[in-house]
Amino acid sequence: MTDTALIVIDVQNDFCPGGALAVAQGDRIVPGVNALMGQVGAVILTQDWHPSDHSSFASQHPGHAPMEQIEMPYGPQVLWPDHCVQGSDGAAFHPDLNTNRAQMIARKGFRRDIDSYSAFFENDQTTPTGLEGYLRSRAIDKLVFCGLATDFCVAWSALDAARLGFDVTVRLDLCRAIDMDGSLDAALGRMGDMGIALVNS
Ligand code: VGL
Ligand code: ZN
Repeated sequence: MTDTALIVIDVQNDFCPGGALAVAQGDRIVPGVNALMGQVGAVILTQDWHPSDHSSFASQHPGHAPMEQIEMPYGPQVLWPDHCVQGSDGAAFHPDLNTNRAQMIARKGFRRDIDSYSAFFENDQTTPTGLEGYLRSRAIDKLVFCGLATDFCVAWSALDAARLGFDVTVRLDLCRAIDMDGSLDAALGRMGDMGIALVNS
């Protein structure tokens, strides 16, 4: 168990009902996530953490609307409503999430010109966040993912973890999806193809 970490992705107010980029029923996962924290050797939280002029915000691209996709220097990027602005209430963790258990909080998306869905690499898929080194130096090689949103930050994180050679499980019952244009099915397919265990309890 000391070799297993629970990585809780972006359980923040803006991804919960009432938030700027609300994921349907995003708040429902919180009790189950808290309970799972007691069954692993390490708990890591990620926190989407954007400057107010972040380039993933549609508001920074005149003529574009949220949920449109554009080309950035590093590849395609979905444009989002302003969300998880550093220091805002929307960026805070859901008030019922047991953050006391977290041994490490990894912030991501803090550079204006690049988004970071994954907890391991920014969206250019090469700039590391440092989380891999943290896990390896603690000899953690099994990762369980949960959180928001299944089809973006959870999937990108789990896929990177699998590529890096970690043993990866995603607790689908403790995730919720944005699910735009078939993004959930696509993400589930990619994760399955990578040998990630997709489980519901
Ligand atoms: C996320 C879109 C933008 C996520 C973060 O946590 O899945 N999605 N920023
Ligand atoms: Zn974001």
